[in-house]
Amino acid sequence: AEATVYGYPRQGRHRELKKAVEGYWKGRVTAESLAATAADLRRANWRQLADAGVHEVPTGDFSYYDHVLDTSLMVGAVPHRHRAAVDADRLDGYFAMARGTQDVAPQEMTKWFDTNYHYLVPELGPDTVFTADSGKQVAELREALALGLAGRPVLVGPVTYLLLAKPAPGVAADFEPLTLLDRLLPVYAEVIADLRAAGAEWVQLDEPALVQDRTPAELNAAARAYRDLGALTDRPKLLLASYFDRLGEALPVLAKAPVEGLALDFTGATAGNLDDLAAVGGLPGKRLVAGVVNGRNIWINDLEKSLSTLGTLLGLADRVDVAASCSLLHVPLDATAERDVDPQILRWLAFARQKTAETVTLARGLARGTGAITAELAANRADLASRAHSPITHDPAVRARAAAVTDADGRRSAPYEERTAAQRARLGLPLLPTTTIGSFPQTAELRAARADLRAGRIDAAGYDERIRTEIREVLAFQEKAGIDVLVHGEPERNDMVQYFAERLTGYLATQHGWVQSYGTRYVRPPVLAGDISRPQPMTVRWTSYAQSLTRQPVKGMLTGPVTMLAWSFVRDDQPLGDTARQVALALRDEVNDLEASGSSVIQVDEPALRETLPLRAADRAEYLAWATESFRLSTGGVRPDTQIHTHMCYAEFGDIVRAIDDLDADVISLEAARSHMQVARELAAHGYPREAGPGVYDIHSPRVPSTEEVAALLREGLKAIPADRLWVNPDCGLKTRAWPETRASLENLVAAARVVRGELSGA
Ligand code: THG
Ligand code: ZN
Repeated sequence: AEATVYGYPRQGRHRELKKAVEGYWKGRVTAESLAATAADLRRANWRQLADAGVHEVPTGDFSYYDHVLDTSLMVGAVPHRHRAAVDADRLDGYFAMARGTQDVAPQEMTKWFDTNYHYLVPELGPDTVFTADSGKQVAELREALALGLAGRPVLVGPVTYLLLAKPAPGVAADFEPLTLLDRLLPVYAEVIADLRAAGAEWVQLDEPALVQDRTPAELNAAARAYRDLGALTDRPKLLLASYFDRLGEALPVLAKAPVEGLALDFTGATAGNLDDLAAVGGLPGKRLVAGVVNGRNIWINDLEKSLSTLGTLLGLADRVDVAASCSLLHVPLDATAERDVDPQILRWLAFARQKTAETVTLARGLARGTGAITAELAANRADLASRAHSPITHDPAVRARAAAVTDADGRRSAPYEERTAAQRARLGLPLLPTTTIGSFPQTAELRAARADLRAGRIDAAGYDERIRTEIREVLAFQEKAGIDVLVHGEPERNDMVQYFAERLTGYLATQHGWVQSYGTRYVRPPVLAGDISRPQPMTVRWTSYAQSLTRQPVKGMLTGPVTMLAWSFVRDDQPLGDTARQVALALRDEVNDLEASGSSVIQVDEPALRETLPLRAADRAEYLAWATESFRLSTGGVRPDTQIHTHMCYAEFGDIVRAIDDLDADVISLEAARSHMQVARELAAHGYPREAGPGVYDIHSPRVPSTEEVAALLREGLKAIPADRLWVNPDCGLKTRAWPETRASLENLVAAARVVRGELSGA
């Protein structure tokens, strides 16, 4: 048995890749120097893998921006609008596809399955012509071979590539990219042949799309694809890789395919693969790569449990190798870089480097027996025991409180009809009330203030004063602009999840735990490590300071429990719903404290509600149940005359309108400007009974919408939502915008609300 991985974090210890790519965009780094940095990073990764004992290393998984975009270039799927740029300069054309230019829109970006990584969506149509370009793959394979390592090129498989694509602009919306399979396969055949010629013994084809619900036609396409690729002569051995869930109906199809190896995910809830594999009689004559080390969480493996799984698998295939369940792209690089983490907790953590070591240990144990890994097993047993019995993971007070939760805790004390009347009386808002989503521009001065505080150049009092000054300015602007429900602007928050994680017991922030979100953008997801409690109020000080400055309502702003989980690393030692409930109870205390300090409007954001929807339909009801329960638990404790808002963005909402309704929020704001109020129509179609603010200002662009444009969107919104339930707000928070366009846009937004109010009262 050998150890391997499917991919490794690309950014480098100090995010050298981000700096090099962004430097290239600014003209400060040459193409040669960017290429050299990238080659250094690849070499460093391979050395790290080789030093750990991994001989068969992934190649071609590296990317300047995104590996799906790389695949589009590999198969020549360049949108018409980018063709000239790509032909003129491949690298600049590549970045134009990723980011757009002054004149040309980028490709759309969306989430890679249920991870927090985002890929660029291929745009295909009936006239798409694929052409093979194996250059990047071949070059990176050669680099690994030159180091004396058995490079195994990793490609996005042809079926997954097509299933992730969408119709190009101008192509009928019902066009199915999968119909292009017969045109795409010869291109894959050519790339695979080139890799063989360059010295690849194995080539890995990733087909994670096959772990989702698939139609018989799609499964047939997968069978055809691998029958054709398997029938090629003089080809490398093919390893068909799946991850993120069990293969289900696709497993018998892939087990029968004429390829030499299959990689399956055996972690957590996906253990179903084990039974399914036994049911088809295993993989006689084939190589099975067993993903037993979870590639998506940051917890140490239970080595004994994995060995037992691997032992069972030995009877089901010719050869069993050990791997992380998916690319290690989704975890940070190295836990030993964390200096501030409690050493006790550090022993429970495994990032990419530690997970690699675990796969090597398991492979050794599998090959030579547990006697060959006695020390590792003993240490692992001790670390697991310390986690299982730690007061950090078991806080009796938190557990008792969570166990005592009743249905009534998740229900407001009065139905919406009563609440809305009480809120109208208390708030006295005009028709079409205006508000913003919460954050205002995070200026360079604010970031500098945080850096000054960290570096000790200013003390806490000095920092607080800078924040208060910012709050005064944000409030003065909003009052002058004529906005009805104000916000304090969130100048004190670095990130909407990290800010709360830093203030909750049981939650851990990392210093260097960067994970790629998209392109050169990274996040440091905090770790839900233990039982969650709130030692003291987290936001009340700033919100009540803001409220003290004005007679108008200032909206309290919190991040909801589902989003806290979605953008963190979650516990693997209890159901997600239990963790969500603990976070919800901590937030409930904050909501109640805000109310007690005088807040009449409180917003609990859930931008991630839709994005965490499980991959398979059968798992969705359970998710939506705990997701809505935790939101309602966090907001259910307030009086009828306190108005609860929520906000969602980054997604299409059509399929979860029911769940949105179940949240029972009094007001919801949604991203809508780009889709011309599509969400408003979806809410209306469902009969959404409460107040809603479909966004009328697209904050993703510096463009200032005119008063007339905003008014037109409002009139559009009024066709779906009655005037006494329609709010006027931007699409999302304003933290990524600069002040000049923010000022102008919000002034136009208020003006538009006044124009349309006038039309309504005239009518
Ligand atoms: N917060 C967290 N997770 C998220 C988002 C968030 N996941 C989904 C979505 N939003 C991802 N979007 C972004 C947008 C911008 C950046 C990262 C993810 C970004 N990152 C900075 C960078 O890479 O330069 C670093 C930010 C930092 O210093 O923390 O700009 O809003 N948790
Ligand atoms: Zn948003």
